[in-house]
Amino acid sequence: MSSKILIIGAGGQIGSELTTKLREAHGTENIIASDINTRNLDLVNSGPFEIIDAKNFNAIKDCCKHYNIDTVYLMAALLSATGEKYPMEAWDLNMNSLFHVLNIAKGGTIQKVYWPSSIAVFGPTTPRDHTPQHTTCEPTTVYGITKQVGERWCEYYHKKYGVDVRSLRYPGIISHKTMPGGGTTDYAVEIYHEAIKNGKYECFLSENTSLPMMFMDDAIKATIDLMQAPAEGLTIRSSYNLSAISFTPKDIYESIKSRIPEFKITYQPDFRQTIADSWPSSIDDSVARQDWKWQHSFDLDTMTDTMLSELKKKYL
Ligand code: AKB
Repeated sequence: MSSKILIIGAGGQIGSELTTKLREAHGTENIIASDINTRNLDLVNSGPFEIIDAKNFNAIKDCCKHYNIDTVYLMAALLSATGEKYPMEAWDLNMNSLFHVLNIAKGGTIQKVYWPSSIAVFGPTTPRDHTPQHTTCEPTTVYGITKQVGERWCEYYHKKYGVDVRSLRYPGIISHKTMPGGGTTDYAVEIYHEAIKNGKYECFLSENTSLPMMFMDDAIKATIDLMQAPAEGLTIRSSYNLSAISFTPKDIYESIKSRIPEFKITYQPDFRQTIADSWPSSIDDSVARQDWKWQHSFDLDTMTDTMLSELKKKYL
């Protein structure tokens, strides 16, 4: 019998591409996409889809029962910038959705859970360069607090109840299909859209702010590779550090400008600058590379080539 997978928050930036990849790998009928709304029409029309509010325990439980779900990817979350505007909503969604899924998994019907963490678990007291897997985590954002606490709960449910929960600390993710929403790293997606549409971009971070980033194809590969890895090889049940590239707004601007010479950038840092300043500039992910042989493929220039050629198809 094939595995039946539920993706909660499937309409979002990562959820939408994860759904497509999992449908290609396991068959459309085996991947149940769900979100709180039907805004992402491609997703709604391309296979099984359910409206689920991730804060609603019974809605998740009923769906798991109805489809005989054995694996859940919980991708719904309020990100760093939105979390600062709506702290209680971020806490409510990010924590309760995780408890719901972990508690259903503890009951024994779900065999495996994926839950994303983030570089936001780190804070100003964390070593900024090549941030190690095990280090000081004193996040200053609500989002970061939810991810840090969530990691502790994942490890707890694994050790105490044997829940097979797996997690990655995503860096900023760059993609051309679904826009991100409410993150501090979103500038690195917006800049490509604006370069193609308007030839100029006003960046909300300062030019030398270096942050860890990753192209979507690498993020999806990492997620699926981790979920397919044999459980015995996994030494981390909180969340794995994950890394590909690090760059500043100036670096990405130059990468685009070498392909679109008339492209212009201005810098107008806002409240997101403080968030970015509290995060690492690069990540040491050697434990992931060792435990489940993680390797990234995209560097800044290969990512720029792909982003620009895909967005040209969309806009020009
Ligand atoms: C954000 O900027 O909030 C996210 C993240 C790094 O988790 N992209």
